[in-house]
Amino acid sequence: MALKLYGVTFSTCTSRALSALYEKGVDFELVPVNLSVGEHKQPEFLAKNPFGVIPVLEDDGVSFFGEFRFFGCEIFVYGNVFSTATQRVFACLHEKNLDYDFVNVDLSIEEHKQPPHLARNPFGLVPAFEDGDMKLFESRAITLHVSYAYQANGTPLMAEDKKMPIQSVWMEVEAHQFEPTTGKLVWEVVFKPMLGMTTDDEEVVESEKKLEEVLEVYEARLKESKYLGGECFTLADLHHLPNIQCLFGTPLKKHFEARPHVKAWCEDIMARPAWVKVIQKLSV
Ligand SMILES: N[C@@H](CCC(=O)N[C@@H](CS)C(=O)NCC(=O)O)C(=O)O
Repeated sequence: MALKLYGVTFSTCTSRALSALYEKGVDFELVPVNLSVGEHKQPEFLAKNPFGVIPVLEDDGVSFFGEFRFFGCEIFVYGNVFSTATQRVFACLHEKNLDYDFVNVDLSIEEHKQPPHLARNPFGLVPAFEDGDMKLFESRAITLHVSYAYQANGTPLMAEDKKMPIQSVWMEVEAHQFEPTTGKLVWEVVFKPMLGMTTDDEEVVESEKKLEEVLEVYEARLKESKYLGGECFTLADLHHLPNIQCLFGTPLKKHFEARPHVKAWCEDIMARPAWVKVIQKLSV
């Protein structure tokens, strides 16, 4: 068999090429490419496609990738579906209706601490991200890139210029008030039990107090406007989704539900179709 398709079945771009080949009834061999160890960036693969992206179709030693690049995608998310920071990036890409390839980084075997991943995120954390030549880590920087680079796609996640400073305030509040508090609670109440570790009850009590203080401020803000940045859903709201979703599966949900405007806002943003798609990934 002369025809070979280099790619992976969970890649949307490879799937498109596969369906074209099946439609045509062509005989071919699917050759797996191990993205998690960066096989697509190694000289052997780069000789087939100098852009280092899948898929590549090889016919008797001649490589074709141009037409696949044209209708394929170049966005890669390296992460883990259970990682809240990775989920933040997924949410943004789904709001923008963008196709992307997800490369699972297996945290249980410390794949994120190995050289191929450290080259993408020098702190050894997930997610990491590639959009053509743009290589990023830090979930909030990634969502900013996606929102600016794909302004015309899907949901406009940035407020109009004059309202941008207000949106920025709430993006800062999320990163510096909400995340430190809820991040600790998610770790203690969700992930530690999942990993068979013991929850630190004192830490929970202290963080719960802080969460209540933070949510009081949110309640006051959300009395004034439907969303944090104003009347429209923006990145300022989106960044909160992963931790809210985790805490809604625990008794700590009561702190959100006790505040009517916070409760309505949480229910509204968690029901967004883009976010529902992210949650569906957890059960696949
Ligand atoms: N500020 C970073 C946080 C990244 C982060 O802490 N990721 C966690 C998963 S949500 C991780 O990689 N944990 C693995 C570890 O700490 O070894 C971001 O938003 O991307």
